[in-house]
Amino acid sequence: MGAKVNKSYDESSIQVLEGLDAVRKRPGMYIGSTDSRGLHHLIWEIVDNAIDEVMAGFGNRVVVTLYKDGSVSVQDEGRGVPTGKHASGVSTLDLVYTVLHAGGKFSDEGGYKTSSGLHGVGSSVVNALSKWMEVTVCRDGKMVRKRYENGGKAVGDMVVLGNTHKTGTTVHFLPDHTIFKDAVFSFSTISERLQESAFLLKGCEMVLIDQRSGKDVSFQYNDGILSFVEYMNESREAMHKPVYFVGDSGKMGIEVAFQYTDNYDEPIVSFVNNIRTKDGGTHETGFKSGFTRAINDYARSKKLLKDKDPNLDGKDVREGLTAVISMKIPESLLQFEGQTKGKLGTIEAKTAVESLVYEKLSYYLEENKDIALNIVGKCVKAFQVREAARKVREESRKKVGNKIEKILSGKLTPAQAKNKNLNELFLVEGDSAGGSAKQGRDRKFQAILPLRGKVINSERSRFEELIKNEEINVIINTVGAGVGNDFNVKDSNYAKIIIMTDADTDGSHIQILLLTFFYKFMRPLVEDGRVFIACPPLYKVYKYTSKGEKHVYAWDDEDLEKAKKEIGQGYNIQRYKGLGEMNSDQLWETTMNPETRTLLQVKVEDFLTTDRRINVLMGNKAELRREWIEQNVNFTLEDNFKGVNG
Ligand code: 2B7
Repeated sequence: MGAKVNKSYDESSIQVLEGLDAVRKRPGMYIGSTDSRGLHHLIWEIVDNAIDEVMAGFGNRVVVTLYKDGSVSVQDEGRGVPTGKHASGVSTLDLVYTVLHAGGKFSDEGGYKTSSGLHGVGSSVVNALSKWMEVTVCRDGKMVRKRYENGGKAVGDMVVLGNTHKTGTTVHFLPDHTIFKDAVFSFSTISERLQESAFLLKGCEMVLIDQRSGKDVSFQYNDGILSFVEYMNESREAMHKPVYFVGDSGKMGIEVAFQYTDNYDEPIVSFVNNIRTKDGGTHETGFKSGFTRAINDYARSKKLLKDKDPNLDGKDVREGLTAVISMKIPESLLQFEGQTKGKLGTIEAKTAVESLVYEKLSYYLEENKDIALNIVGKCVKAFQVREAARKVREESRKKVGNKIEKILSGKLTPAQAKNKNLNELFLVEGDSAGGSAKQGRDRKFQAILPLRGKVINSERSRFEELIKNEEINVIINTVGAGVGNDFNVKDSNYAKIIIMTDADTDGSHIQILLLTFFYKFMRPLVEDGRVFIACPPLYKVYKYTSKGEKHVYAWDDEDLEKAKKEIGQGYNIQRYKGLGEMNSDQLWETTMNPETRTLLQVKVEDFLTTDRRINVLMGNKAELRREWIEQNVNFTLEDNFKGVNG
């Protein structure tokens, strides 16, 4: 099939090669980057095609397999990519896998196009960035295969492998490691993403098989986003069974699930056509206003709010509310906003979600009196606490201001220059290390804030209690950019905030407490990449010679072996148990000097994963925490954190 070469085929195939070459020249333009994130992007592109097929109603299972040679395959049980010739004379397979942006031409009218991924590119981009790719299609009783090599060049013709009664597509490819360097597929990253898709595609089975390690997982949720909410709340204490509403308005499909817990946060996640809208948008706004209105109307009708009371604020209503919103919106109505297109702009979505939520929630509250009273009671309490806190704050603003200034002047050693774009703030565990840091620093741009007591756990405290805590208060005032909803990263007095603790369990604990605080109440600081963890060395290997002391530092056991060789016969090893054992010169040289230090930049790869990790670690369910720590021993340096110099 397709062996006959005519002029137009020839021409288009030349064009094809030029097209894919552009991808190889500038991979970043198509997949964002060529690091681990970019590598995973290849899988998302292919998986999204499989998901489209499931959403179109064909097949109910997607299997991702990771092979020992670094290749990956994705298999669906849909209709199979058409294998005949396209109107243009080129085979459809070649069009899908070797022509840039061919995707759009094939998407069925009427369906929900998932403009997936960072840049919405397709299978051909993956092919362009692969050493080889094999597409196997089962369709019309036949199993056929076509192979491409070296960035999407067809190797021979499509081959018929045999007869089959099955249907579906399998795409197997090896990412080109001259492009992706040493990046490797991460089981947890892929597994988390597949799990999320499984929640959204009610009933669809998502399987991940890792032949490198022998691990495999399978996700299937017949209750869809209801199970999603349950999963998000696994480490929280729920107040009632999760609630699920479904409905549609004209062309749009709406699903909502929620559950109140005894927490004080409000994790709300939303999706449109199974793509996360990480910056929310009109559907979230509609959800919030419908929810607030229903609760207020109920509270008034049951006299839980008196006539003279003002309405409950949305903030009070959502304290402790976990929710998932999933919408299906046809392409013709889709509008995204914001720099990363993570915000839904479709106006109709707001009214649609708002009226669905208002109607169904009002009904639910009437039908479930006990739960309704509990929920409204919680909202009223949140309102009262907030009001009380506001009054206290207002009355004592001046007093507190003075007090903080006093505390600050006693604790913070400021930098001499006032350069917000350069200055660094070191949060240092303990007074003695704080002393060494103060002496060792570059006083022009480095400020030192020693932390004395235990830092309060932000996950288990109400915001109002948290900001009364002295350590937290001093941090908020030192950073000088506000806190919570009032936080503005542009006002930050520091370009880098560096957590410097001992490399032991207590140190890790302080790191986590501080990171939890930054993540929950100064998130833009983290998202902006301004939060770091200092890495003090674990050993010093040294020897005295006629020229004085010769020494090398080591950060792990591998370093240690190298250091021993470098110092040679007669070496001594000092093992540092804490920062306090280093003098100020050593601390500067190893941990604070931008020329020589290593910092871990704290990154939030994914809100949901991080939220879950924090909840499991910091919440009040001890078994979950133990289980998790057992599985992830090195928890301070999880996938979320990456090493950088600078
Ligand atoms: C826009 C392009 C990529 N395509 C089809 C049909 C089914 C189909 C695909 C696919 C990933 C890994 C296994 C449509 C759509 C091309 O046109 S792609 N299934 N699965 C997939 O890529 N999985 C299709 C209409 C009628 N028959 C088949």
